[in-house]
Amino acid sequence: MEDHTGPAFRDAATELVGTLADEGVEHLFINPGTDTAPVQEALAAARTNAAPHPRAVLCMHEFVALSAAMGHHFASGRPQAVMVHVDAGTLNLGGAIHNAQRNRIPVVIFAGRSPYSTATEIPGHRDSFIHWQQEQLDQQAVLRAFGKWTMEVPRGRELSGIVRRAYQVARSDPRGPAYVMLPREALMEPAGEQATPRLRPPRPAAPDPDGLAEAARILADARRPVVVTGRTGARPGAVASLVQVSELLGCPVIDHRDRLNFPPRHPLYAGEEVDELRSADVILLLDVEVPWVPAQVTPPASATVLQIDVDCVKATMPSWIYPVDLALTADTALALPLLEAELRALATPERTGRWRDRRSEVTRRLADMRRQWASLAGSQAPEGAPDAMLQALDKALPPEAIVLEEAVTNRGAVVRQIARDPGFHYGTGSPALGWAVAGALGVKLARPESPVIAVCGDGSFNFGVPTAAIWSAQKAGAPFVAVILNNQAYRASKLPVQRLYPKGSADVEGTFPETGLSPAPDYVQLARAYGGDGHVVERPEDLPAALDHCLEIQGSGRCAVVDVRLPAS
Ligand SMILES: Cc1ncc(C[n+]2csc(CCOP(=O)(O)OP(=O)(O)O)c2C)c(N)n1
Ligand SMILES: [Mg+2]
Repeated sequence: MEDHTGPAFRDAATELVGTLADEGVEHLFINPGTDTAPVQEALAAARTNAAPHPRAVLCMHEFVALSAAMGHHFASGRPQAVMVHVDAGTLNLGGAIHNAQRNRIPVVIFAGRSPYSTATEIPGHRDSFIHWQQEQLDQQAVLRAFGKWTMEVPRGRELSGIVRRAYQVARSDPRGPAYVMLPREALMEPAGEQATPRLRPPRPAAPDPDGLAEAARILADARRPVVVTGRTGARPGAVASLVQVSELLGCPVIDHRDRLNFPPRHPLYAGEEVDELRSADVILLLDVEVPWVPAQVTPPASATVLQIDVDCVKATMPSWIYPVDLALTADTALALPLLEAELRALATPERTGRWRDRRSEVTRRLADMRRQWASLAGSQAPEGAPDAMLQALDKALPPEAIVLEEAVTNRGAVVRQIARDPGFHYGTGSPALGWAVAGALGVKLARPESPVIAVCGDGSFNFGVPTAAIWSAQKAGAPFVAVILNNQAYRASKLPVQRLYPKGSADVEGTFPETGLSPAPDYVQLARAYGGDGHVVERPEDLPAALDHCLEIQGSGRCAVVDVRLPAS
């Protein structure tokens, strides 16, 4: 039997800790259990010996752990690691797994697995009731629909290769979560004598040259080209290239803002003004999951649809049925500069004149749109209240502040009024709600020099397990400010009832008990109970002072909430 105390012994858990550090993982977002003991021991040993290791960040809830990892990746671009307790912890990841999948987060989720053996001479053997109760027929099945890849480490000596492989899969385009089960005995076994070196993911894909040339010709001859983007800003460098291409062609850019993809104050920025699609003759889809919603807008059937994306086919979305004429599998950060060069080579005087005319015409139209946005924020009408509050927030935010958006039915108001620079705004187009507050903890860990502000609905704030998020963020030294758009409702779940059943029973009854969140909790007291603080804001003019104070609170290491009272929905 191995001597588990001798200095020469290197177990698989120790190998895991070193491997994570070598993969570039800065933080291990952990909620531990009986089966993570070897990893906790290995982390302590690494801290004591100053061996490379990720910093453990204790998260009071698993949804918080994975959401924090997501935020960290947004802000740092790094691969992530989350560690949870067996089946129970895996189930508690909940909707965060969906968010990690759709946002292409290169994260490896490690989960314990009940020990197999009752033999007391086997280190890590079963030693409590719970080891029978927490063993499931197929623990990995929880991840099956959402993960890219799952595997169990059968023996300590296999751990190195399996973990390297997990990161290779998670980091390869289209990126996404991988899941590794770690039986306790395997963690306590010796590591393999030969550690597996890093298995590098493929380099980003460049577009097929012929296809790119064809796309450039189609765009160059277009009369009314429109760009639709969702997360081209995942690599902030790509934003500058997108600006060049759109300026050249004079085309509006519809930005669904899963990231900040286009400078919001640019004259060609069209926000979510999907009406631009109604008259388009060429549509260029860039890193966008939902090009348009047919129930809202249908582009002309004659429009030519071009697409550049690392995942053009989107096989994980069963009904992704869009008429794409020419799809190029490529990283837009590589493809857009090449597209710009192709367009410049095609710039005859006739084309240049047409592009310039288009640019003037689109600029004029979008300037009108921007004036309407401003007047909405200036109106005293209740429907202008979110715009007014968010405009006040935008003006009060310091330039280095990072915003996470989970505003749900006030998302449009955020798009209209909040204008950050690329790399300073994160959304997610596909939320299992609740990611923003914990995401803010991850962003703050990755970019500690920036104030970090989660702008979320009151429902979304609560979905984020705010008690766990606030406590975990403060404990980790990564506090955030949450701006709660408090309309005392799940408005998004009320509107469809009214839309689908106008003057129906629910409308006539008028109480909507399934969606009303009043009486509203005292969010400031909630923050205080966990060591934070905050302010209630009733009027836009009071928002700057409240935010300033909350940023000071954040500066002192505590979380703060700004409870923005909106008309009840
Ligand atoms: C985890 C999860 N549960 C439920 C939903 C369904 N859902 C979508 S929007 C919404 C209401 C969100 O409320 P809030 O954040 O206050 O935004 P509002 O609709 O009021 O603008 C709900 C419950 C969801 N998307 N995710
Ligand atoms: Mg609400």
